[in-house]
Amino acid sequence: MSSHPQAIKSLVFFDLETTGFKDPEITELSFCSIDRSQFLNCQRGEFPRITNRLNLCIKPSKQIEPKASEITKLDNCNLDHQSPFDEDVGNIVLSFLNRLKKPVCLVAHNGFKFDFPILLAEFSRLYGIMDFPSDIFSVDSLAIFRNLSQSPSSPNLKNIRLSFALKNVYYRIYGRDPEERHEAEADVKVLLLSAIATPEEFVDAVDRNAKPFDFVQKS
Ligand code: DCM
Ligand code: MG
Ligand code: MG
Repeated sequence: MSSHPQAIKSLVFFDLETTGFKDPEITELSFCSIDRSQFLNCQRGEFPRITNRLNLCIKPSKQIEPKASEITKLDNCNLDHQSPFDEDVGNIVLSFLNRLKKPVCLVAHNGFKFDFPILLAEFSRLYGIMDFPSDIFSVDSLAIFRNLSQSPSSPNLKNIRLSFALKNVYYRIYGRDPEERHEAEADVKVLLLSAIATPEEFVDAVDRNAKPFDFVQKS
């Protein structure tokens, strides 16, 4: 059952690149928002025409781990002229979300374990613990795809141990690997394309599973 009856009006697909896994800082963030009705009219495999997108590269204050640099092609050298995660970045992100139809829900893959707490930690470093607007929610698409794969209408894969890494979710839907990975906007597009394969089921799961965005911080 939903803990909040309202249907989400804007879905915001979201991904971060970071300095690595150890006390990560953000090196790139990307948001792609789509209106609920546009999302429901999406065609499988066709990137929707009407989206709003924000992509920022960020200079971290720490050394980027070699593996993270290797896969993201972001390093301390090529990010040197970018601004850090400062108040301008915080304001741009909040203004971007603020102009969308509410309620808004951020959708990130493995977001509850990775992207949401990292974004909240960057906001906390800037402003201390914040009270986010109560009409900004978040969901983890990994859990959604896992649940959808177990629904009665899905092919019977119950005895197979499936991976729900984003590239594998995408591969099962489109039969090919994503062209680009570990570039925040590319990952966001792969996530959105995976979600629009079954738009009604996906939105229904978003409505039922959306948690307040700062849920991770408060839990
Ligand atoms: N990451 C990493 N090593 C990996 C996979 C990811 O250090 N093998 C870190 C750096 C990436 C971040 O996680 O920027 C986000 O990963 P993704 O590109 O999958 O969103
Ligand atoms: Mg990611
Ligand atoms: Mg990524």
